[in-house]
Amino acid sequence: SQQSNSVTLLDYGAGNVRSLRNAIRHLGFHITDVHKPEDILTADRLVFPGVGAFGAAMQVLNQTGLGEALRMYIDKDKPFLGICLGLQLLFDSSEENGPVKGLGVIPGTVGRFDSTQGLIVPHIGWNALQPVKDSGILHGIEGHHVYFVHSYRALPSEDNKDWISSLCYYGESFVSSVSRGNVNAVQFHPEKSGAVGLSILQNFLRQSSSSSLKTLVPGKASKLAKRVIACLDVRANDKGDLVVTKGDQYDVRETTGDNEVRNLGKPVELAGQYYKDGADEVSFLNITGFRDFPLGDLPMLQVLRCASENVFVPLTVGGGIRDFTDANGRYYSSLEVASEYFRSGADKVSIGSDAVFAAEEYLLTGVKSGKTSIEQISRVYGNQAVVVSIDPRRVFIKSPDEVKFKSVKLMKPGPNGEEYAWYQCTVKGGREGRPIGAYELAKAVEHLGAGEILLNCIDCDGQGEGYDIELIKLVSDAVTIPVIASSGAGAVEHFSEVFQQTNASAALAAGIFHRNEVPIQSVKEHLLDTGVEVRMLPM
Ligand code: 1PR
Repeated sequence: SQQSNSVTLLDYGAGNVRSLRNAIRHLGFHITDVHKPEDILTADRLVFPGVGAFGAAMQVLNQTGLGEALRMYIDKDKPFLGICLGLQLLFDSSEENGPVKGLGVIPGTVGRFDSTQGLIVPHIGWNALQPVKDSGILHGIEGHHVYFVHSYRALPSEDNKDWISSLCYYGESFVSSVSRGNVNAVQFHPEKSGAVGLSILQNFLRQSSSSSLKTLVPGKASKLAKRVIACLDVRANDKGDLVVTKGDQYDVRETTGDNEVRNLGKPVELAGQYYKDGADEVSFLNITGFRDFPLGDLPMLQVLRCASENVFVPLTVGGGIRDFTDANGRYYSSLEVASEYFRSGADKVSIGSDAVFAAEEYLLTGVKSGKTSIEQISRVYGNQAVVVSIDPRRVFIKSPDEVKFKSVKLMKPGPNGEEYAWYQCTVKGGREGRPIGAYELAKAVEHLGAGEILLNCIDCDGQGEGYDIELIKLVSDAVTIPVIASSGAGAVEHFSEVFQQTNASAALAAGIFHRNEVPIQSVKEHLLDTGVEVRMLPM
């Protein structure tokens, strides 16, 4: 019946819930939105995806009466699923910009992961659950990875142990899910956890009959996995069609014929394919975003909307995120640009050129202006939603004193016997070098509020000769946010090398996947064989 296929969604408009909507629809359910407290009280099933900061969310819930309605709904033990912040808000309070009082359903305080001992925060990626009681919706989840992205967590205690249905280990054991009666909440994102996540959502939606619970073949997941990311560089070709392209040291034009833009396929189709093949994340980089205003670039937003209908792992989009005044004199803040990307289905945005200018200014003045794109976007959407993409080029030097930037001693000397190199940041897709190194940039953007670094290397891009280990080591040892290694993957061994020799949390590749040289699955199998934990597709 209509009734049994309907689910009520409490979306207070602070972030990307498009993917959750897509996942629910994909499972054959239809969504009714909450507009007023009564809509909660009359719901048969309620999903509450918390997004944004704890304090801001509580403010909305308190002011609108939705918070009180939520408490009553939960008291009546009606079917409820909280996701991410939707779990945290159930607790007494949170230390996030606080203390801030929560809904007070579950005893305990939500605190930040401790990064002082080198733990990488935010906790981003696919981690394993340890079920502590049989909770309907997590049926058969043991040994599978699910996707987390958060900096705050609730801890288990004597007072809340009745609630806890699973724990997860990240530097310490934290609460990854709670369940009591019909009330459930999860810290991870089922809508971003591939087939495993969809089966959890399906279990919740079909909960009324336990016979319909999905059972997965047990997996071997034990801890946070290293991620393998497929990257799609996207731009309009000379005919005006949006295509996936791929450069050779950032040059995307063919060297023969009319020098047209290399065309490797359609963005939405390829993203869907990589999702099926087991990519842990898909990134879209709008590589000419620096010159074209992205909100004028509706096709890219359309790509994102379509891709998010079928891709249930995180999507990142980059290109052109900065403050902008259009031809009619209308001013758009980088936050507005990013918001449009989030509304269209992005989970994270990636900032390139604008981050370089922001970091230069920050290093010059030592002051956080609060106005940079990194600060504006992370304040509203959280650090975990802001990736900084670095496009450095190697500069060989004879001695470290030649430059004021951090350099590395090379394993293999440069063309003129130089023993050192520094990594110069560039803007506008590598077209312009700037007076700042990758090391300095990474540290500065971490202070400004970036949650992750996508570390490219122009020299290695498209060469298939392996990642620049020295660069990746330099940067991943310098920051406590996750670093995604990028540029140069040409064989499965390059992935194990980068994970064994550096602190990278993820490895991204483009050409090797586009040219069908090596399937994602082979990369994962090789990593498993060499002792690197990765997420495998459920059987
Ligand atoms: O400066 O904020 O507008 O962002 C522009 C974004 O577009 C940046 O993230 C920048 O890295 C990217 N970009 C700009 N020009 C190019 C180009 O190729 N001409 N692509 C470009 C960067 C680099 C990687 C690539 C890896 C892996 N692409 O994402 O996918 O190097 O490639 P490989 O595995 O084939 O070696 P803004």
